[in-house]
Amino acid sequence: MKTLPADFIFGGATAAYQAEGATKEGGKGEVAWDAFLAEQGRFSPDPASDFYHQYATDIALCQKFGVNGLRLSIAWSRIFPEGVGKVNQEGVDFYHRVFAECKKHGVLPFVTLHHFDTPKALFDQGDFLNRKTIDAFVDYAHFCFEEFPEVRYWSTFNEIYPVATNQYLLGIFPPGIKYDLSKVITCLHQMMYAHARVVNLFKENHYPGEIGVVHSLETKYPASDSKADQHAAFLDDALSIRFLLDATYLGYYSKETLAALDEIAQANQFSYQFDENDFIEMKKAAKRNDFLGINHYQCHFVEAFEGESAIHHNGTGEKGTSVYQVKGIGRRIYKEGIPRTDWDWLIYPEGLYDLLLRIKQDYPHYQKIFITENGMGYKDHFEDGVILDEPRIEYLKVYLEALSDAIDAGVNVKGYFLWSLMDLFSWSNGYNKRYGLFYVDFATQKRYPKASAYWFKRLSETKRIN
Ligand code: BGP
Repeated sequence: MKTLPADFIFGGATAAYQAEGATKEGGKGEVAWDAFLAEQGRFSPDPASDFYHQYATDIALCQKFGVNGLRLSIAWSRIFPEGVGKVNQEGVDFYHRVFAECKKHGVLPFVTLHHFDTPKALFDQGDFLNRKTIDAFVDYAHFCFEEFPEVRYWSTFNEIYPVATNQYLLGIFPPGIKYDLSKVITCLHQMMYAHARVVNLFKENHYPGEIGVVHSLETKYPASDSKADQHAAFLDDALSIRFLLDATYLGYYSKETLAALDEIAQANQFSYQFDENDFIEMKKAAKRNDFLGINHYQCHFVEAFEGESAIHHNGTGEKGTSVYQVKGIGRRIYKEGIPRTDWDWLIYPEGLYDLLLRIKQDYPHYQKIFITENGMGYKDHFEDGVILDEPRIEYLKVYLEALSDAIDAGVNVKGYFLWSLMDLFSWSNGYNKRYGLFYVDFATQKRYPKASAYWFKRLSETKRIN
């Protein structure tokens, strides 16, 4: 039977906007999502899991179920309602209370500074396409490092690639722009530059603890052995994985990465340019990351594709409705024999193993990895307070086995955060895509441990995956 190390973190993951609710309480400033969701009218970010009021219950549940790490994010707009300027003390006090509660229950907080929720005042001026946002983000990070010395694990950003693509390629995040790869590239680069600035600030001021970034890395495979499919997978990988790992660990973009960007840019008739000065900061930071956070749920099989971009995001759980084909890159396809969730996410744990081995090989000074998100979106059945989520347990088992194999093969992974601790609000899927160890009745805010919560508790206690 496969096992995990004795000193491993068995964590649960959340994010401010998806858990807290209370979007208009406690002096919180607006974020672009507030109006975006209201306009769509599909679902509301309130009450979400009401973590703003229920945090003590959730943290007590962590302790009871062997969850010894809690990944959460600070809502920038609770601290600086306008993004910059005046501090909202109520917001500051809230996070101090949360961290104190973590301490009381022996739960280690892993804190993300930005999880998809730039304050509206900055977002409306172009978010990270505008370099003013970079300066504001550095100031906000600086404030947090000074204010919250009780936090020892900091991540700058959650998932730079999905920020860029969901905002400017898929259009499923505000501002809802589609097929603008030029904005995607600028956003990716400028967020990586902002990350570097914050890492350098953290290290140069000798703050206690560790700092890293959380990337969503979904392994790409060619749909067949053909040269054309291999090339399509290379291009998709270059934009979504290599670009970010180069920026993180080299501080510049390798020749192969730039060749792929050039090809994508040419096919889509735009040009791009990076400010050479950015690489000075980025190169300095490249050797200073204490850890890499990896969010990994699925992988993609990519085939060659010539034609116009067309994307349909399956945000309803109607299996088989996804379409993803991008001009100048490729088309993602389902693969016979590979199971997928109702939201068409391929269940392929080899993808995690291959990814981890590749990082060890290509970026040998990576230091340390945490899996900061992995889990299964599922339409849970609730019967008299009992939730038997066997498919989720099966998913967790195969992914944790792949992780255990990667550790055996020498990859330094120190912890795993299951997405999500309790059921949360999902950005583009609402409330029927549940991930939690704890079922949330969103009307009463009562929590019910699922079968997977008991399974996870045993795992955390025994370190044995079975
Ligand atoms: C990651 C995000 C999370 C969470 C998760 C599940 O991309 O960091 O915030 O939402 O994916 O995704 P979804 O809710 O779209 O199923």
